[in-house]
This record gives sequence, structure tokens and C-alpha cells, in this order.
Amino acid sequence: MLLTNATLATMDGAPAYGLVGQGAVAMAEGRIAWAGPMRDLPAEFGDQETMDLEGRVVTPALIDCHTHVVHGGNRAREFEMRLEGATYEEVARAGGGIVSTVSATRGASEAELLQGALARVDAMIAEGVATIEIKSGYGLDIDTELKMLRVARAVAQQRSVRVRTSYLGAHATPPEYKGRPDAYIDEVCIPGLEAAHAGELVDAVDGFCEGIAFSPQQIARVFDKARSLGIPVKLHAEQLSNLGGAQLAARYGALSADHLEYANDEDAQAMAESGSVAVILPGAFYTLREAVAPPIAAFRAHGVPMAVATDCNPGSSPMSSLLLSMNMACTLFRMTPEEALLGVTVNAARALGLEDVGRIAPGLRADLAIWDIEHPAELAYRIGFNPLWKRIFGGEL
Ligand code: DI6
Ligand code: FE
Repeated sequence: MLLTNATLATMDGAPAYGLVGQGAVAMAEGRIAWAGPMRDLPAEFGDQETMDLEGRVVTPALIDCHTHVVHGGNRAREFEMRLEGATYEEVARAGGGIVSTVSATRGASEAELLQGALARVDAMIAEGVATIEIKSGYGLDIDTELKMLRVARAVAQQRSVRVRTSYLGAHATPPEYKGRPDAYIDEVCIPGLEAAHAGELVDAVDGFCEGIAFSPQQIARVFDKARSLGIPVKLHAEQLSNLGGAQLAARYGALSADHLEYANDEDAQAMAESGSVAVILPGAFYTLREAVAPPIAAFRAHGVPMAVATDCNPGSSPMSSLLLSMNMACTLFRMTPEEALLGVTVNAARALGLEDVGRIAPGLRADLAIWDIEHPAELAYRIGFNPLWKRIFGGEL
């Protein structure tokens, strides 16, 4: 297939979105065969099925690199409690929060979990998303963690979307281990990781390093196991306080550290040195009405690549719109629209360790989004409006 009369935002190296006016993209066997100005199109690509885009903007298909779309139940009641004055941490300490989603997830069948996840995934696909990261972490027992990861894999069977899984056994201490987080790490989290890895269910290992979750020392034990199994790591770090999670992640060469509201200049420097991506999650900041924004200027100054994701989860970010995340990243954190788009393409791919998506360049997968807009800045600019025209996944419309 050949796309012509396109405005290409290739996101491939060049500044200003890698914009190419009057562009064309040739695809073959699910890959991008050629992309550039129409006038330079090699003759060999000329005689294929052609779609005239009449100037529409083509970007790489979007990548949501941090989600918890597989979960049972919802937390609308907790939303009400927080509106009545309780904080996120108070709700969590009172047995609500993550642990209430754990009960609902344990109680749900695989089919029910899949049905719930697909509704959220469909909303993402409708906005041009073609790769989604999905975490476990609402099971907190071995069987339910494995169940969540199987459901995550099943999403990719049921829909034209690519899924990368993260094992998040170190998300919270379940009620049956209350006050014994170290025992939970030894008896459940690490054996669960081994079992999930043996079942080929794990693409990365994640953790939640926070006062209401796990200490850097506890996370380090999980990361040591990940390292011995050859699995890359990432970490929810400095979301509500600074415990040194970002620097821990950097020491393990993490793919990413995520949230980072309380990260500082030294954290940014350590992440730059390790090449870890800063995953910015404005939906959680917005929902929890946090006051401290992540140090975007420090990430920029140190050259830390920034990604943007939904964090789609029932508690702190009940949001499935990646376009809205981009808008929030700009409005709340002063990222530029170009940084936001890099954050859901190039840098989101990097946060997942993927090299074959996120840019429009020859040899990469033909995962593209075609938008009814005139300029790529419009993607971050509008609120609650979806200008997707068509999506191409592996070369298929
Ligand atoms: N940080 C978050 O924002 C989510 N998990 C995490 O570690 C929240 C999860 C939840 O509240 O259910
Ligand atoms: Fe999260």
C-alpha cells in the first residue's frame, strides 16, 4: 500500500516533528518500505494500491507505555471519599486503594477481566494507539498475578494491538501479609516472578517504590531476581515522596522510571547516565490533585528522554485517553506539543525497549495513525476531541 499527499510527522531525528510536506509512505509486508517527499518516491513503489490522504497528518501509531488496563471493579466510591476530604494515602492505609482492586481482581474470572480490559483498550485503539504496555500488580498472589498476565497476552490475540507486559508483583502488600512486606517479597513476589517468567508472560519487571508500598531495599531484591533472569526493569518512583527510587532504577539500567513528581536534579542526572526514560503520568497528578510537578526542565537540561502515558488504572488515573495525557503534559507540566508527541512515539518505544516502532522510517513496523488535522501540534492542543481518521497496524488498515 502507498500513502500519498500526506503531511508526515516522522518523529525521526530531525527537529520540528521530522515534518515532511507533500509526503508519501510505501509499505510492504507489514513494514515501512520508504517514506519521504512524493517527488522523490522511487518508481518501484509507484504502482501499488494508493490512498490519497489529501494533506492529512500521518504520525507513528501511538504507544501507551504505562497502563494497568487489566483489573477488576472500579473505585468510584473512593473518588467520592477523596472528594469528601480523605487523601489517597489515607484511603490506602484504611484498606481501600490498591487493595480493594486486588479483591475485585482476585474475584474476577479471566473472561471478565478480559472483557473489562478490552473496553479500555478499544478506547485507546480508537485514538490511534497500536502498542500498549500492561502491568500485573492487582493479584498479589501467584495465581492472580499469572491470571492478569495471561489476560494481558490475550488482549493482543483479540485486537490488532501489540502488548508488552510488566510484572508488578511489588505493587502493594496484600492483606494476608499486612506488616510483613519482606515475607511477601520472598514468598510471593519473587516466586511469582519466576513462575511468570517460566510461562513467558513477562517482558519487564516493575515495582512501586513508595512509603505506602516498598522500600528501595525491597525493590532491589526484586530487581536482582529480574537481572538474574535477564529481564529489564522499570519503576514507579518518587510519585508521592522521594525515596531514591529513580537512582535505584538508574543503577539497574532501568528502561524507565515513572511518575517522578518528587525527583530532583541528581535523579535526572543519574537517569541521563543510565539512559532511562522519564515516563510522565499527568493523569495521576491530576486525579490526586498533586501540587508538585515533575522536574521537566531538569530532564530537558540533562537530556533525559521523556515519555507520556495514561497510567490507566482504577485508582489514581481512571483515564484511557492518551491524547488527553498529551494535553495535560503540556498544560500542567509545560512540556511542548512536540515533546508530548515524542513521548507517545519515540520515547514510549524506548521505555518499552522496542526499536521497531515509534518513528516513520524504512524497516520499522508499518504502525501508523492518520489524523484529520493540519499540524501535529493539534494532537496535544485539543481537549476531549479525537481527530483520528484511520489507523494502520502492521501495514493493514
Ligand atoms: N502508582 C499509581 O499511580 C498506580 N499504581 C502505582 O503504583 C495506582 C494504583 C491504584 O491506585 O490502584
Ligand atoms: Fe502506574
